[in-house]
Amino acid sequence: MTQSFSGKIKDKLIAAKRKWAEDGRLLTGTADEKHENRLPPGQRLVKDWPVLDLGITPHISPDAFELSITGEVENPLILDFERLLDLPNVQAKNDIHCVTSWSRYDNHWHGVSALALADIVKPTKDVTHVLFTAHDGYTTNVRIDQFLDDDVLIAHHWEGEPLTEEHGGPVRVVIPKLYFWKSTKWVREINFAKHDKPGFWEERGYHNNADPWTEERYG
Ligand SMILES: Nc1nc2c(c(=O)[nH]1)N[C@H]1C(S)=C(S)[C@@H](COP(=O)(O)O)O[C@H]1N2
Ligand SMILES: [Mo]
Repeated sequence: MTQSFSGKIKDKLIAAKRKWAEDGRLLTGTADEKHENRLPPGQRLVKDWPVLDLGITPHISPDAFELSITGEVENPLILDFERLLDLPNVQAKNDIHCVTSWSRYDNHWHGVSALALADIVKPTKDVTHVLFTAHDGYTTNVRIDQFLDDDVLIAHHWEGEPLTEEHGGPVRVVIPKLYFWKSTKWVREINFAKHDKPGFWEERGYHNNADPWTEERYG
């Protein structure tokens, strides 16, 4: 869906965010490596849940949903929604930290843990990174150890309800310890790779690593 990257409004939005990166907006210079504060530096708490994306919401019915697990794995897999729901399911509660400075506490998710998924597909020992692709064309990347953290989820429910379309339903990734741009909505492919590949925002001035406590916003 490359059309999602066209259009004047979206170009303006992307340009504005790029400018933030260039200007180093929101950086406080006070890292909190030990997570002494629940709220990372430069963040403010919100109660609602803002919607942030490239501006086009793909409509994927659960019936049409497919998630491909590809790359350096022993058992590549294509999961439809039913098969995803059949995988071992976990509940999790965690905080969201968006690079645009909002944080939201205590989000309750249901989903498949990244560790359980990795147990099934078995990434080879050569894997260094995980690359995500979404139905709106969005991409992002994390290191394999960031993906294989016990709080990382392939989520399909939020607060007991199916994940809404605007927040990435039917299925999104949730990587709570990183800025939320690393958490792909409408995920289509999870690729286990022997190399890194910067995603959409990483190519536009955002930090490759994205740790909120050390303010890895841009970079
Ligand atoms: N597919 C896709 N996933 C995405 C994005 C996007 O544009 N497309 N935006 C990212 C960004 S920048 C943020 S902050 C979060 C926002 O998620 P939310 O809209 O559920 O709050 O989604 C991330 N995942
Ligand atoms: Mo974001």
